[in-house]
Amino acid sequence: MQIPKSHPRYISLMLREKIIEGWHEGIVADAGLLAHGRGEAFDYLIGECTNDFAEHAMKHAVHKMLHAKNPVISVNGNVCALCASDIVRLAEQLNAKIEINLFYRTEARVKKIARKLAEAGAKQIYGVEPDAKIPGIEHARANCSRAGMYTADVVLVPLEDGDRVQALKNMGKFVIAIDLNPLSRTAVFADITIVDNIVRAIPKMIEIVPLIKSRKLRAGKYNNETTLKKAKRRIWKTLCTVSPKKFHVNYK
Ligand code: PTJ
Repeated sequence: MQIPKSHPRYISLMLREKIIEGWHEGIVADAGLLAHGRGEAFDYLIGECTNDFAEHAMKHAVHKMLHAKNPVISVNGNVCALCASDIVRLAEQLNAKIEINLFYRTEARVKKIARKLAEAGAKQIYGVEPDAKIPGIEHARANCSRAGMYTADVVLVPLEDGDRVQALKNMGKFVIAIDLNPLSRTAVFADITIVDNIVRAIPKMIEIVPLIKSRKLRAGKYNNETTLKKAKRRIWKTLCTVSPKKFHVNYK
């Protein structure tokens, strides 16, 4: 569908189109459409912008990944549909591996996601033919690559659905989540939670990498409980804002 740029919710509607397109291509799971809707609702509540607490978390996440021995970025259907190229760029800059890990795993979806990532420039993609299992998970997300997620020390898990974060933590890994919902189990159990939309978070992290590398930016101290408190306060502020004019800060 043609959406005019002048539409007040152009960016949000274009993201929906990307997800729908990804669904038609067989990249996004049926439930991925619903997951996107939940994300949209929380994005609305955090002001549809990158807040200070998210940027602070991103600096720490980038710092941690740059100093990791075997950092891995986990990719599911929604992540691939929304930002395949940016994921590939970030992985290159961080020297991180890209691994496909799906909740609604089918071989057909894995192939389509791998093709899209390869078209976006990914040279090596892990998780296509899993050779290990994450202990403690009874569904398809347990399938992983020994050289990738299984032996990773730091794992970035965007748009996660909960229990894998706990399982990865039980394996002794440092887990970084990108999740618009600060109340989710993922957000609570991760070591660092970036409460932001992935379409803003990944490009911002790409910008941060050279600043951390050149030490123009230092990471300092980090407390994830504080990040989540600030995100919840931001949501509260939105709910208490009376004037609708103040609401859509990003949409002119
Ligand atoms: O591709 P698959 O088979 O691995 O399935 C992926 C989905 C996303 C369907 C699966 O992991 C799932 O059901 O996830 P949940 O439980 O709906 O959790 C997704 C989380 O991501 C929710 O907390 C959403 O608020 C959040 N979310 C949705 N869209 C975005 C987001 N967070 C950041 N950026 C988004 N664009």
